[in-house]
Amino acid sequence: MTEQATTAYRICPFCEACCGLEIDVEQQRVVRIRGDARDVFSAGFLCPKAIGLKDLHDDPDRLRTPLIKRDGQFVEASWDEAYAEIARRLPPVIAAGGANAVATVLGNPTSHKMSLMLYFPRLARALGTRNMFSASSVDQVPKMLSVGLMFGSWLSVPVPDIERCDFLLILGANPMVSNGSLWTVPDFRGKAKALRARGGKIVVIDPRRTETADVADTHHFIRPGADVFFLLGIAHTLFDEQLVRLGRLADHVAGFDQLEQAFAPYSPERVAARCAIPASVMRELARSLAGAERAAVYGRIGTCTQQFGTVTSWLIDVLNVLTGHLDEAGGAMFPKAAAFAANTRGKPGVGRGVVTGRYASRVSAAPEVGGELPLTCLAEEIDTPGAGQVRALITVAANPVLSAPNGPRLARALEQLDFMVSLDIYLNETSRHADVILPGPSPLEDPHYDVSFTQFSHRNHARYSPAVLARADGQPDEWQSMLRIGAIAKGLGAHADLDALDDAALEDDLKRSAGDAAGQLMAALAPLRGAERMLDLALRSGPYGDQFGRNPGGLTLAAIQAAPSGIDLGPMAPRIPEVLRTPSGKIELAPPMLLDDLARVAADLAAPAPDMVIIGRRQLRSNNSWMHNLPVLAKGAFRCTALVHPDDALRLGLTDGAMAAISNGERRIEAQVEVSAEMMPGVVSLPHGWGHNLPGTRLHVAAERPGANLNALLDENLRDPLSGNAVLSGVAVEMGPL
Ligand SMILES: Nc1nc2c(c(=O)[nH]1)N[C@H]1C(S)=C(S)[C@@H](COP(=O)(O)OP(=O)(O)OC[C@H]3O[C@@H](n4cnc5c(=O)[nH]c(N)nc54)[C@H](O)[C@@H]3O)O[C@H]1N2
Ligand SMILES: Nc1nc2c(c(=O)[nH]1)N[C@H]1C(S)=C(S)[C@@H](COP(=O)(O)OP(=O)(O)OC[C@H]3O[C@@H](n4cnc5c(=O)[nH]c(N)nc54)[C@H](O)[C@@H]3O)O[C@H]1N2
Ligand code: SF4
Ligand SMILES: [Mo]
Repeated sequence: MTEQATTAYRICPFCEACCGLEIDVEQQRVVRIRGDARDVFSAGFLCPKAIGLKDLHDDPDRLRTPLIKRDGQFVEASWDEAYAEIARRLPPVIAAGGANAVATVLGNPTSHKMSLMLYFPRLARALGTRNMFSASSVDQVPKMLSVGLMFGSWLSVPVPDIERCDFLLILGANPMVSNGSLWTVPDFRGKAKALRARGGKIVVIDPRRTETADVADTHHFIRPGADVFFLLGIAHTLFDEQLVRLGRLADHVAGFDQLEQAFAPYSPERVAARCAIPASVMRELARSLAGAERAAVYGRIGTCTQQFGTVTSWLIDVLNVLTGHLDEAGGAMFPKAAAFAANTRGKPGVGRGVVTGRYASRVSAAPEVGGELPLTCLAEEIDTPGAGQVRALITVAANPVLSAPNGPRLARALEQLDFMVSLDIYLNETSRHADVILPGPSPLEDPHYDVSFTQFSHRNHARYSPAVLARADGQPDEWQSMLRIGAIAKGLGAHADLDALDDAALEDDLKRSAGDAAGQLMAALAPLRGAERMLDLALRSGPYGDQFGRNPGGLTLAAIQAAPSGIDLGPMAPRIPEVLRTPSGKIELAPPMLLDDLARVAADLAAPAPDMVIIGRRQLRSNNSWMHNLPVLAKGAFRCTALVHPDDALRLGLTDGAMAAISNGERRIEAQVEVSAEMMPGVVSLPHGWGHNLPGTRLHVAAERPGANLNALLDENLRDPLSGNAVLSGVAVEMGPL
């Protein structure tokens, strides 16, 4: 290192593991990235993606100034010109069609940007539209709904206490590659190894023998979409063999009496054929779960993106409760985040719970869930004429043309809009349809705190990252852009005083939560502004906070700023009943909406297995649709391959390395075949987020090896009716050589 070199600390924004990185900087250039060995949470772990932070920052394709489309061509514009264009074109759409004429799509990287997370709600309130869509409905809404119904808030997801667990049952998740999801757990490999070294066991249920299965004790193939039957088989066994033990939770559950009868029809012997797992395995797993001192069941995206996603998500936590492992050390526990968690606010132990269906989408009448409509309904809301039609769209860090089922229909629909704005850092498959693109700062230019992922962390902690590099002149914060668009939507024009708006919005919030103390709190938070002021407020009023002086030594923004490698807040501790926010103050074991859905499950018990079904997968050197342009991650073997079992390859005439056609009715894609015994026969696995061969994008590296778009094949009309989540897994396809 030369004399000018400095070391900065930054939470990696590339996946939910949120590893702490140590970054050496020389003259405003990153010269080295490694794991921060002193980080209280990730202890030096990092994966190959972290190095991509430098490539992202330096990527010549990454947008640094706004773009405006003029006569079909994007031209660079100043921020003033870009906002002026929005002020010219957005208000007329609202004037003509009302608030619902504007739709929003919130994408995955939002959750890794404090600024976007904290200010999107401000933009949403200013717009007042019901047409709010996000990546959540192609991802985790089923889990949000099941835990909302059971525990009373949308994000009260129990996570395995892996460092003290002895038996871990994993379904539909591949944390060795994804590094965990709705479970922030850096270095899953190391923790899994330690679990087994102390005599514990890991069992993986997946239609593919995954990288996670490779580090587990046992793996079982499951027919895609059939997890509900497998879990019912285990739940049935717990009653049948008198293995149920509620322990301490017995005083805190409602609906228990309804379960035995509800599960009665699903003996392992009866569901075995449907899920393709032997009855003896289900019975043995029930005994192991019940018998283990400390155990947890964990399921992730494979269990959500299926037609019974909500019921499946519910059954996972029902098993945790029935075996006495919920809220116990070494079981599935509730994190207690230092800031922003709904389950730490308000009166402990009771709340309003969650409701769905307060309104419905216009075309398909899909119910609202958590204030959002299914992303799979967006295209029809744009391309179906009539009162209430969507005429303008604002995307925030989202690429639904690649990430949502039937992207080609969505792309055509986007062309019919009167106006579209993308807050995005690339000109890509979605933002190419925009009239104005507003690029946020690179993560290295942005301060950060994990608003969401601290709520799913296997150990409680608080960490803050200041900006590592200086910004270009005039580059606004993304929270400022969102406030600006909100002001324009409210008719305040392109030059509203953002500081005044920010003050007024916060003071409004404070009056509602703290009444007369609002003025004093505003004074205590000055001179902070924007996202950092909201963070200071949340930390100070949070469960470990200084309570504005009432708890001296408690957390503040300044306190976490003074600890570059973070502050450890200890392992998860039991939180029932305090964590609950249900109206009954109990864990609702049998929400009527879920029990009723078992009728749909029963009707599906005899569904025959299609000849071939498709599922997705994730890859270590990639993240959804947008990291294929980073040279350090894009190099190496081509990864967008269709994995098939050797028997299927033989039967269908497919050759390793050759191209295959995969079709679903009229829809058809071409993908490179990879023959692999890790696949379950009858199942093909293709990653999503590829298909970078569309015209009008600026992704030079990604375009060299575009890959096939799985979502061009999938049906936008297949949803879990309770949550509205897309069915992405287990869809029947035909496959043959090209
Ligand atoms: N078939 C199938 N489809 C899937 C899935 C699947 O398993 N199978 N998985 C689904 C899941 S879980 C998810 S989360 C979604 C993800 O889908 P999306 O939410 O669409 O997320 P990405 O594909 O990651 O695209 C992110 C966009 O954000 C932009 N971006 C990146 N960083 C920033 C930033 O700092 N600021 C701004 N303003 N923009 C930024 C990128 O350029 C890109 O346009 O895909 C879903 N789609
Ligand atoms: N490297 C990398 N990390 C990522 C991402 C990425 O793209 N790349 N994406 C991030 C995002 S947005 C998310 S949401 C998380 C997701 O995190 P995970 O849920 O761990 O995601 P996957 O690796 O896709 O694992 C899903 C598994 O479900 C299996 N599966 C498919 N269908 C079924 C089924 O019907 N039943 C069962 N039991 N299994 C099934 C698949 O074979 C796959 O192994 O990962 C995050 N982390
Ligand atoms: S595991 Fe995730 S958070 Fe950790 S370094 Fe890799 S991409 Fe970043
Ligand atoms: Mo996701």
